[in-house]
Amino acid sequence: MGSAGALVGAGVLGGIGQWLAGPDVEASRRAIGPFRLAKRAPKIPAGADFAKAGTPTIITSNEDFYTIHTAFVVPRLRAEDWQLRIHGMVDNPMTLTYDDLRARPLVERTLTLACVSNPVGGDLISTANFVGVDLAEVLAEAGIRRGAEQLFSTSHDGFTAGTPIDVVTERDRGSMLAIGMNGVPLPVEHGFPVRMVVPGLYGFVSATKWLVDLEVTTWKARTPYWLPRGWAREAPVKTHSRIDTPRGEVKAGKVTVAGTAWAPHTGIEAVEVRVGEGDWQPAQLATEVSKDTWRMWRATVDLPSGTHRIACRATDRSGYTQTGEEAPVAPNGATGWHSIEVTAT
Ligand SMILES: Nc1nc2c(c(=O)[nH]1)N[C@H]1C(S)=C(S)[C@@H](COP(=O)(O)O)O[C@H]1N2
Ligand SMILES: [Mo]
Repeated sequence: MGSAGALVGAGVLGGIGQWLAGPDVEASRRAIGPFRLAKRAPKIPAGADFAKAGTPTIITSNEDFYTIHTAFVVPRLRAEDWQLRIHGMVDNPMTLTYDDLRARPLVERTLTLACVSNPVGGDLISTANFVGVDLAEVLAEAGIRRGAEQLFSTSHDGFTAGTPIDVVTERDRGSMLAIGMNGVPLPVEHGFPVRMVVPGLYGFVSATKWLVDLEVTTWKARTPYWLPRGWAREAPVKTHSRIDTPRGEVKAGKVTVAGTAWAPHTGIEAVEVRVGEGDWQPAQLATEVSKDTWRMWRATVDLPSGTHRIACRATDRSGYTQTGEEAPVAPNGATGWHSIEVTAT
């Protein structure tokens, strides 16, 4: 980690942050090599997207995966220097190194991650194949004591999140200490070397990047970063749908409307569309990948010439249908139906 190497990095990537932070993190990433997986994610089934009609693909590339963090300069931690302390209300406090994590059974899971700041119709949502260790298993080894309420996670840059202990310890939740993303070590901006991912919860309460400390504690004892800033303590991802196509002008007649719907860890049951104040009509759903991933849909609507507003709404597997009532993103996620205006000529 000589300063000369860091300066070269700054020149190549054009980031002063690299120069400020020093360690050659890309070299550390490159040295990691392929992961040996104990369990691969099921292959994405055929027909899981309507990308030809304009929906996203199920897997978002690492380049296109949305990025949100408070850090002005992205933390640059080398895997070989990384340690995770697990402590607080546990019987067996522990400290894990990167090699400790790699030596455990590595699982791969296809998971959709969403940001609470995503406005209706927004794109702060992506899906990746995450590789890592099962967090519930690690916490079971640590031995959670009675009375514990939150898993308080701290990033190298001081960001903190509080995740309900009953959620992260659920055996079938699939919470992870993730080290890989779409076949490679986590990109630096997505939390290298290790981050948390909890299916079904917004990132700000669960997806701590550049993770260095996990404290099992009560809600009273520790206050996560966003809580005093007007955001909620507990924040499951709200059921949503979005129209991805068409945009702008279309030819009058039969028009394909297509988009995305998500209800992470619950699953999507149905999507409906309507034109103007017309009846809701069912959309065709793409093949489901799992309840933890977004689901693509399409529908054909009849558009006479003129300007139309097209809206969509999703129903999840709990039977809940998205409310049309509009709520802002704070404190726990926007609500409302996404709609677009198209002109048919
Ligand atoms: N260290 C750190 N981790 C963080 C955040 C942050 O600001 N700092 N933001 C969280 C939020 S709000 C979201 S939505 C997700 C986004 O993860 P991504 O950038 O990989 O998409 O990271 C979470 N983890
Ligand atoms: Mo977020």
